[in-house]
Amino acid sequence: MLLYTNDEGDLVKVEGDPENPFNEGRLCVRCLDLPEMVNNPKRLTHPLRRAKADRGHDRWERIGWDEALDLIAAELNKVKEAYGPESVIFSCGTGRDIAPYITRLCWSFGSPNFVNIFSGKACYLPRVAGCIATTGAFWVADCAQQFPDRYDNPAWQMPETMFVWGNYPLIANSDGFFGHWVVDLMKRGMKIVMIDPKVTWLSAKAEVHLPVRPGTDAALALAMMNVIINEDLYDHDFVEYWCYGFDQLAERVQEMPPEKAAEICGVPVEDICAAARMYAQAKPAAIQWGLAADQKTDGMQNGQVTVDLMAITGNLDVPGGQILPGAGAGHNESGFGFEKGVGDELQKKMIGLEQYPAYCMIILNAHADLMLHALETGDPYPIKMGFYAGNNLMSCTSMEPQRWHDAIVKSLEFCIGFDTFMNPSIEASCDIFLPLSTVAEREGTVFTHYAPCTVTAGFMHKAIEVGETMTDFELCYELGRRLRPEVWEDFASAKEFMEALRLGKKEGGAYFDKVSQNVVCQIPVEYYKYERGQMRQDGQPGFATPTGRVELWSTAFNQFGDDPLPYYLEPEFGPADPELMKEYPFILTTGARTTAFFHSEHRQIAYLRELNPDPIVEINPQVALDLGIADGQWVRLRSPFGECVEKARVTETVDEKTVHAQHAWWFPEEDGSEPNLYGNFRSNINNLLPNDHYGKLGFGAPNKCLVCGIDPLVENYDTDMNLIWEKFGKLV
Ligand SMILES: Nc1nc2c(c(=O)[nH]1)N[C@H]1C(S)=C(S)[C@@H](COP(=O)(O)OP(=O)(O)OC[C@H]3O[C@@H](n4cnc5c(=O)[nH]c(N)nc54)[C@H](O)[C@@H]3O)O[C@H]1N2
Ligand SMILES: Nc1nc2c(c(=O)[nH]1)N[C@H]1C(S)=C(S)[C@@H](COP(=O)(O)OP(=O)(O)OC[C@H]3O[C@@H](n4cnc5c(=O)[nH]c(N)nc54)[C@H](O)[C@@H]3O)O[C@H]1N2
Ligand SMILES: [Mo]
Repeated sequence: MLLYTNDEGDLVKVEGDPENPFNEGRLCVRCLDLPEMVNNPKRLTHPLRRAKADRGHDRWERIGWDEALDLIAAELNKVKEAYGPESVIFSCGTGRDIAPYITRLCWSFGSPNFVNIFSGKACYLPRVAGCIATTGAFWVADCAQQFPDRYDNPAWQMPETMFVWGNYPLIANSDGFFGHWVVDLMKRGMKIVMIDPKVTWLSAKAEVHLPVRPGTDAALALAMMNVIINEDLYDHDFVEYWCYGFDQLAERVQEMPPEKAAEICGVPVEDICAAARMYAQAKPAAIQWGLAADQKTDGMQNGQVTVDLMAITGNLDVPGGQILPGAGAGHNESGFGFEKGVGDELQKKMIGLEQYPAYCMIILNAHADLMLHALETGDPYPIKMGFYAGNNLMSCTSMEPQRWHDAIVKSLEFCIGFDTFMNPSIEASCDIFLPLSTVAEREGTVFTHYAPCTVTAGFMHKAIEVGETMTDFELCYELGRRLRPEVWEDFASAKEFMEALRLGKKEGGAYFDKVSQNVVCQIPVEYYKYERGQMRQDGQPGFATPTGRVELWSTAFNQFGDDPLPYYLEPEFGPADPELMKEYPFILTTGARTTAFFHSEHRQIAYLRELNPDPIVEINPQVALDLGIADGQWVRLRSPFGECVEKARVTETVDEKTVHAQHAWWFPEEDGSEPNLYGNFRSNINNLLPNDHYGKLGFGAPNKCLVCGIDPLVENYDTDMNLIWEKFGKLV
């Protein structure tokens, strides 16, 4: 991004950087509108504190940074002495820049309880767990993103066919995959198959569109493998030399003939077969997949079955298939972390480690759902203090958010929030607010949270100064040193800490200064690394699994006590329970991304809010007719777990059985005091979603496959929210 300032030093304009090989100057509206966020009157740019009795009320007082950090250090040490470091939880949400630093702060303090407060960690990790167990790695579609000369690089080949699966790349640009690459390749002749319940701009241009019932993707994938294996369309050489357990997989997929999947998924059997053939016969073919894979109880199996599909068709580590860098590529974690700070004894105390060792050890995270129980009951031990950075949990990541709210407010004696704006979670439960620098006010690196997959680092350069804010790495360094200086003595400065963690060097910031002169830094990816011993730490040919092969029969899952072969789990809440469907007749999928917002962010940015002023639920015209709902009318959505109100958008892009609801809504313009809390619990779709419905190894949650009922609220669909509030009272 190119940032422009005026003579007074204010940020006034943002443009895409045409020299960036990733986006070639194309930016989303949220980037372009950055000045409105940076200069927003609601932004908080000084540390604040208030008494515990004032939680839930805007009774904050400005304090200085030193005072704030000393106070936090004193509170942390007090709690540590009385209850042990494990009684303090640190959380962040999605993998923003904060993630590597706050985990180090947590571990260096001695707490094993870094936790993503998100049931079943149903973002990305279920997929990753399925992939790691099978191949020792996570695979992304090859759009030449690793080459500075991109599509012109002679080593690269274009995928003939791409599956776009449970992901909408043009809006989400998720996990370092820039969505417009799909369009770039379509212009060059690539065909796409779209697997998405909704009709979209991309699905309208797809060769095949499979509008599956939400939550049934694993059945579809098994059926496609059934077709590919039974029609002998698989890659015999790759299967013979590099796969383990093919015969067992071939037997397993017989349980899911395409006719059966057609019934489960609600799509024509011919389309399933056509898509399977297109994928297997294309040389090469790629899969660009997303969040819908994770947000179901069998999310991990969904990851496993998808990587199996890539493997048996010979699309792993080939040009135009799926790529990843070699072992040890990407940034270096510098060894500063878990072992040194937490150690063996405290590690055993990680919440959930005993019950879900795979979950806890793969991601070094306490188990979210079990953390809720610990907060509610004090079992296995009391949780006394919290630190949220980059997580608005009560609006966004917690399911049954009122339960989390109550548990946190009751249990935590002291709590800290670190953010750019006030939000409902901080307002409800924190005693200290720390102000965060935006991208315009800081130096730093830009990695996606799984950096090695894209092997690209970008750099931030400070453009402006606003208030007294700190960056993520500065705060974690400053606080970490106050708490346990001996653990931090390896780093002479905050910048060196960032440099060591992100770039794998320690030159007092000099290495960062040097490389950050580049627009981006790319590590070229080679193909066929498994043939040359570049995938395993021991340098042997093969994949980083116990057998050295792609484990279609997973020794890891077997060891952890799950089925070694992929399977489909019918959603617990859905057509399998006809009684339930009488009361909640629609399939609910939530959270499909919007251009205007990043999760719960940006609701206070006027231009962005204007693009999407209200929480929207999309329903089919027939449903609207049957229930007497007009386009733009407020409706009540309900499930067995709770309810909320959203505004109906009547559209043919969704079918008659499925309802698509936006997530992460709160209203910064409303009263922030308890119990209203910026309207946090009124239009919060997570009221309808449960905790504790994850898969056997602890991963996955039914965020995109629940059931709901819909009731029209008021006849006058122009009614404002306050009227509904008055008329219907508090809903939760
Ligand atoms: N603008 C914006 N971008 C974002 C984010 C944001 O909040 N705003 N969030 C970021 C984060 S953390 C993430 S994880 C990614 C997620 O980004 P994506 O992976 O794209 O996930 P979603 O947008 O939730 O859903 C993608 C598509 O899945 C479809 N879908 C819903 N249910 C199902 C199902 O059961 N099966 C299938 N096959 N499809 C289904 C939806 O209709 C939607 O079109 O986006 C990232 N990018
Ligand atoms: N129903 C439903 N719920 C969902 C989803 C869904 O699809 N459906 N998606 C889920 C997914 S995939 C995810 S990843 C989670 C995301 O959940 P979160 O990551 O919690 O998302 P936000 O609420 O946008 O962000 C939290 C806060 O981080 C602050 N922030 C932004 N950048 C930074 C930074 O660099 N440093 C720090 N310290 N703070 C920052 C923002 O101002 C914001 O207040 O939501 C989940 N919730
Ligand atoms: Mo996410």
